[in-house]
Amino acid sequence: MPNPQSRSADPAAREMLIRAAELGAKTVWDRHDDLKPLCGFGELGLCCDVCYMGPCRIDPFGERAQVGACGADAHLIVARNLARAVACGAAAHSDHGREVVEVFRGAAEGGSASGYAISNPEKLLALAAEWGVPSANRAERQVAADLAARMAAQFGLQDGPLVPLLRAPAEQRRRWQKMGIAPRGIDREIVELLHRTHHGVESLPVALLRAAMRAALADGWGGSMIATDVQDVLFGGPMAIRSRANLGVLEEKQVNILVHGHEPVLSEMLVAASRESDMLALARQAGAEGINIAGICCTANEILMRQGMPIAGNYLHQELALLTGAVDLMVVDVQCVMPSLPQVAACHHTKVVTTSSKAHVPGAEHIGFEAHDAKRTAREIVARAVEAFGRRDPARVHIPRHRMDLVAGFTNENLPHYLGGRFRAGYRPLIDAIASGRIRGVVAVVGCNTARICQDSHHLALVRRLLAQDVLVVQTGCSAIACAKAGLLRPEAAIEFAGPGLQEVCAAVGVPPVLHLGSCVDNSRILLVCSALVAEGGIGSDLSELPIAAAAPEAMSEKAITIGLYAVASGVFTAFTPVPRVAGSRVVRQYLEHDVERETGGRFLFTNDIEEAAQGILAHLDSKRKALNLAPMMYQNGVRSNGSGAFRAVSTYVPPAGLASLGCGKAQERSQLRPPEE
Ligand code: NFS
Repeated sequence: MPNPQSRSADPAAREMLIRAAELGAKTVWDRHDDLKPLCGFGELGLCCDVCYMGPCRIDPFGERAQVGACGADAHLIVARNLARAVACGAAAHSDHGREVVEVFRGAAEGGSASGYAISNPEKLLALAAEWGVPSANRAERQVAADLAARMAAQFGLQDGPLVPLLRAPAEQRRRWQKMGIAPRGIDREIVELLHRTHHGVESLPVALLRAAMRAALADGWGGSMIATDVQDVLFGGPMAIRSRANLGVLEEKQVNILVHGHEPVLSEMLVAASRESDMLALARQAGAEGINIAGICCTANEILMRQGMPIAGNYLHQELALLTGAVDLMVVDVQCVMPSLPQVAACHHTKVVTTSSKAHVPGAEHIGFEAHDAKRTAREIVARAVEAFGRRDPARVHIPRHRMDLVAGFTNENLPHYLGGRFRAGYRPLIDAIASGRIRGVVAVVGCNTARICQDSHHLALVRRLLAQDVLVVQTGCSAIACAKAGLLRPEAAIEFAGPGLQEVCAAVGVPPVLHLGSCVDNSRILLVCSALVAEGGIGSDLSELPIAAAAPEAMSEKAITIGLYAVASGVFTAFTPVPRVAGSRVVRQYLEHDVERETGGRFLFTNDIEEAAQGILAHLDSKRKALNLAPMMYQNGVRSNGSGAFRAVSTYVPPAGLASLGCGKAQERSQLRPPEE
């Protein structure tokens, strides 16, 4: 069998890959190997299939066809393919946003009959004020209904401005206006982008890339941001919370339900149903000690952030989890769900259930999940899982022992409290730490796993490298899960991995050096943290002036390129690995990796080499620090740069205030950690 070490950096995954071979099960890695060599034209972005004269393939060596049948050259074909991916990524995130807005509207209009309630009235009122919805002397439900209607209207808006866009720094918005890429409406930008990629419409590659940025912005500052806000209103604003990650969170003696996908509308309701006494009694009758819900992918991040539910794994763990034989039921909604799951599940008794009217999988049972009937459906799914538990064969169960403690649940709203305490809440302590040279900068490391790269290896290599250079890392998505599994989301990781300056800051305020900010739609929270840094003042007047950067070290999904593009459009230097399908066009690369910087302030670094990505990011942070005339870094290679002696690791380091005793708690102990009092 292929060497598991080359497939994953995660010991649990390696163990399960051996188990997969024993079971004779094919996984994503095997199927990926079966496809090799991958199509070189496709990899370069040089295959065009937008009309039925083709597919046309441009010869990268210049010996054969240099244009498609219609006359489109390599640059147009590459740009068009990229633009289509961006449209799809923006559509996925934004449709998620629309879905939760509809549930929000149902909760407002139908009250508890909808099965959902407003659990965060403070955020509801804050949003109402921002969106111009009157709230004085009005019932909460009326306010919520008006707000939901205004949010829903953003999708079909024709002439903008998108309300959340106004949260961006003024200078950034000025750049977008000047470039003509301020989104006019969420759906409009996605539809227009698709229109322009139709055969014989937009033939200027750079114009297409700008249109793609416009759609991407409509995602980041529109659909995704609305999704995050509404989820916070419906399910509660996250607080720092402890939990555990990796396949070892599966419980041998409990009914194990895995939730996989993206929209917390489903997963939150399942968590609630699994805690009901009659459901627990049902599980006990079946011989189980309880019901254990764990997550895969972004829905895992959602229920982790708000409920402390454990994470079973990231994207490449979805099949491996099923191979344990300990999962009784996996329930999925939308996005990043492999169609192979029912075949893999067939190795054991495991049931796969689809729930979204938009996403059916052959071989899975479909139990339609309607918001107005959510509780009943969630209970039905839990009951099916209990039933399946009765068919589990304990002799075939193989749960890797690996699981890791973590702290998650940071947001743009609660970070000021963790950083500055109740009486000094704000971003000033972080800005001071950056300005004084304790922290080099802030880098968002986000995105997926891909079978092209040894699972988690790039995430871990990059994050560890950045931490050692005193970079504060913020994370979302499968990247956050990769780091969680490796222990980087524990406060103690500051001692183990952070440079001395960052370690001092983490010790002072008691946060891990890697902050988990949620799912991929929650990248919007990262945009808002950056905007808040600008608003606080002192380190730049728009995002492009800040010592910040982003990276997607193991990008797989179209959503990832959309996120990368809205980061670049928002002024952020973004390292993207592996190189997306742009290598076939020098014009596209030149624009996205260089020229765009003059327009938005941000740019891409496309590379397959994670060390090159790390060096590019560090050089970028240093150039921004220099431009802002910030103090030199306080420590160089562990030595205080003023010559006052070598830094000694604080071995007695005790994370203060609430984050202090983040040892491995019992699964039931999901106490939320409050921000420090002072
Ligand atoms: Ni993001 Fe989440 Fe993971 Fe990639 Fe898929 S789960 S929305 S796309 S694979 S990070």
